[in-house]
Amino acid sequence: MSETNPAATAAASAEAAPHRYTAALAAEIEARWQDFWDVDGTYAAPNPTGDLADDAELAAKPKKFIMDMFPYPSGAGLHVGHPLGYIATDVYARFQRMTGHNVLHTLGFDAFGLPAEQYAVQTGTHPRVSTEANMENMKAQLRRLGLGHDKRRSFATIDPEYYKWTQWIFVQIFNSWYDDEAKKARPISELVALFESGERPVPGHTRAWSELTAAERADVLGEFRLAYASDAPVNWCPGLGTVLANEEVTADGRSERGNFPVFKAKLRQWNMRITAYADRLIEDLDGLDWPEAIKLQQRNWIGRSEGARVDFPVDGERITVFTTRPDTLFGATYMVLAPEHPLVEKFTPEAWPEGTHEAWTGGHATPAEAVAAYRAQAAAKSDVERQAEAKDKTGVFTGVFAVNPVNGEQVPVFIADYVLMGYGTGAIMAVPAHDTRDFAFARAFELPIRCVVEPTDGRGTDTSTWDDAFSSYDAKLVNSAGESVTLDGLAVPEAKARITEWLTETGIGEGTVNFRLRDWLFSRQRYWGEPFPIVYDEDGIAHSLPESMLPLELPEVEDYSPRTFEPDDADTQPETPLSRNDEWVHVTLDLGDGRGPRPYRRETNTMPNWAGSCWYEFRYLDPHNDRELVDPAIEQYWMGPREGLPHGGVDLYVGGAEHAVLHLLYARFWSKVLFDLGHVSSAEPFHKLYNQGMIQAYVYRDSRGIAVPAAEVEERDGAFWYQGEKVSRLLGKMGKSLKNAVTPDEIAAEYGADTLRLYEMAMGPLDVSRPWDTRAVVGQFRLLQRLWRNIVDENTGAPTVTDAEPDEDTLRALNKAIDGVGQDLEGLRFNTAIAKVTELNNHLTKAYGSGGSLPRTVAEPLVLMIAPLAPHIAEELWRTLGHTDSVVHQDFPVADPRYLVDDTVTCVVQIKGKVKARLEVPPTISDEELEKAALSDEKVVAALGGAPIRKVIVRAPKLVNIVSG
Ligand code: ANZ
Repeated sequence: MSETNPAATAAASAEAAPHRYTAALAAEIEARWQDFWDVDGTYAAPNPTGDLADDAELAAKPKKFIMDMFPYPSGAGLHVGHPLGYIATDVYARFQRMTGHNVLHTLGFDAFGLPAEQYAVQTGTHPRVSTEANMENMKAQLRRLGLGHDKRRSFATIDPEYYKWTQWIFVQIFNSWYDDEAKKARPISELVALFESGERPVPGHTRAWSELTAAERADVLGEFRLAYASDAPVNWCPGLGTVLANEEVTADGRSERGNFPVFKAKLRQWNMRITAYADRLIEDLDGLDWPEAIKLQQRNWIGRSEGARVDFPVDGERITVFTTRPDTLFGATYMVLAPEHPLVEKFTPEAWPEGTHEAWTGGHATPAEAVAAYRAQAAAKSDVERQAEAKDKTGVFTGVFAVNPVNGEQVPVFIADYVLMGYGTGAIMAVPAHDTRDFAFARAFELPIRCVVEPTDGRGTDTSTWDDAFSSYDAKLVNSAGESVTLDGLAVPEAKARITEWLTETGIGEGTVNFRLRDWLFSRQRYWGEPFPIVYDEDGIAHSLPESMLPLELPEVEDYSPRTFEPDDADTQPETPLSRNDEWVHVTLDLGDGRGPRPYRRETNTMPNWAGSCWYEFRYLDPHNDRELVDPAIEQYWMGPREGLPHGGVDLYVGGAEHAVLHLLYARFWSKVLFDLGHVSSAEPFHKLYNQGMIQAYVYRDSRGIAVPAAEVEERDGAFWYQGEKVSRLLGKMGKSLKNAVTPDEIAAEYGADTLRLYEMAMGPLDVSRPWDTRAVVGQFRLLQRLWRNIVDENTGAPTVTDAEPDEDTLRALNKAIDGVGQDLEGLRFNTAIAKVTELNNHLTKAYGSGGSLPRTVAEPLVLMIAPLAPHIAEELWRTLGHTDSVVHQDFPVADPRYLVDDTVTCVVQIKGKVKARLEVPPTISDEELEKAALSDEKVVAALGGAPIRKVIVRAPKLVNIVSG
């Protein structure tokens, strides 16, 4: 790379031309303007209660709130892939500032999280120390890119002034319940009032509310609170010493980090009742300007299924199943319970019923034995493994029969691992003729398969000849006539409606909606997270801390690492780091609830690192407010609903598509709770979402498959060589481990940040992944050099512009560029915007000569156009052109429509069939206009010589034929 490095060549000749745009000059310009912008507060966005209030002009501007998914300050720092989105939002924000918007753009840090804690375990460094050092490093890296952030608004989620409000929100969620009728969250005190007045019966109790003990009341309320503790089965990972979210567990039941075994264990955990919002989380997607793919992923994650619950009587108990196909009830020939289903213990008989099929017993002497053995086997598998379509179906008979309510038939009840406890009711009616998994199971266990939906593919209703289930919805019911209900002849949707009606009438079941979404497990057994604002009294009842006791700061502990155990020891229990600080855990407090000072024990779990990113958009608005989360007037201004739309929210939110569900779902959920409780004005946090692509990089591997340093690989004769050995090349991720990371610092040092910005934006459409190619960066450096040379005298540094009028061609090129670049920047098409600037600059170089003198009226809009993309060079050129104000708040140029018409076409004018003149006319010219133009043309007038015109035939825009004489 070094032989051909033009930056180096340019530097060598810098003496000859001291004001040439070289890497050194770029570095000097960039550092100078970055300092200036900081001191000047160029990017400070005024709030409606502050500067905006006294400035009518500012107040009249529409607002734009532009946001990036904020980074985790990793110890590895940034590589060139990371800032792609940050540069894009910066370009867009700059363009918005130049088109009359009050723009809020800043960046904070999502700074709690496991990596700092694991680093702490390895090195003994306090997570705060390493995290802060990483943030400083990242801030310096980001500053070098010239990002126009309002730094007054930046914060980190680990700042106590910030997490005070994360804790405060937790308290609000804890102290509220979801009113299914009003379809919104309400304060829990209102529910208590309903119980007290008797307006609402107290579930699970026949006594009045006033007669319940404190513990009983707490239990009742726990069933309603939007944040509640429960003894849920969780993913316990002894090797990491912590509990993991489902998403942190791999398909084969191991931890994503560290690859340790994960076990199901029952632990007292905090949960968020996000399921209460399932319907609204689906419905409100419609009003959002998000990629369809992300909306679909959210819908699938929430997984709404309409179906029915049906009760099957068995031995004085009943099995309730959830089915999406109640229409197939007549085809239910057996049932399956999840192995963990609580009913299983209740009805295991002592012996196998007479004539039990051998295959059903699993070779065990009694049902109890068979069930116990099968349960142990199932417990060792993950949900994903259990559900795999292709896997052999296993299970055992429980020894009991249930009654199919629609026809009174006895159907055997099995346990099998393909039915999950965590979905629906954990029990199914099996319809092997019409469900693929049931079909496979029925074949394996020789169970009857009864066709109740007539196949439309010609296979007939004799299931003994079938190879698979028939599961189409577009068909009619057969074999479904009972004493009290008949479905025969109905199409599937009608049959569903009919049977659901019957189930409801008879009380055997009812229509119901089931969601795949689970409540959000919110506890982590870690140190480096927000402490819960919760204390337990002597009866073990949880109380939230009053606002005056927030923030509850993370205490110092001697050893902040989680206690880990033998990875295979499933019987262990986590020991939270916070529990090791006795003084902090055991406190006497007056919670201000009238009970006076009392001893309490603090909650010693911490919140998951999603918590801090659930609401940060609100805090950017009013980051230093110590009275409330955000001033309502400020929140309303930046986030409030806009005309014609159901919600408000951030105007543009840019980040990776990997955050399709968790972060975006959690943030939407918190917004909705805050909205319901009246703390914010938009029920949706992010109006427009955009996913940037990834910057990929070539990975070079030697013959052993080991990655070699990409920077040292040479290309020769179409092959790649490292230290004399041929290596292979593949496109992959960029990163330290693949030895192909390129840092923004290296590129900025070699060419300047403006070149880096341009290169990243020029690489391709923003939403598409693209391979990094260091050798191609120079192309953008050359563009900036040519641009510079077109405006600045390289010897004197003075501007070369003149007051001359630009020629027609130049005006056309200029106005087309202005128009196109503006549209592209608005549409986030930065690559084509750069192409248009390049084209214009090339035109100017040709028209006025390299280093020639541009008309000022061309040079200025050129600088303004490049300003959002390459702000440092633009600021420098703008000042060089004699301006005293920053380029940042100038108006983006507006195209003159006269120069936007397409190029002209040539019209031939004939007189008596002979060509007498040619006219350059717009292609859209009308017949009348063209006739007028032809008849007044000098040559035509001369050729006619005053002869009378008999007829004019016009074929706009190409031909005018005049018959004269
Ligand atoms: C009878 C039936 C007949 C079913 C038929 C399907 C087809 P979705 O759409 O994903 O909600 N099911 C219910 N609970 C289950 C559990 N805990 N574990 C495994 N499977 C379960 O799927 C709902 C369907 O999945 C239900 O409808 C049930 O099988 C099964 F022709 O009931 B169906």
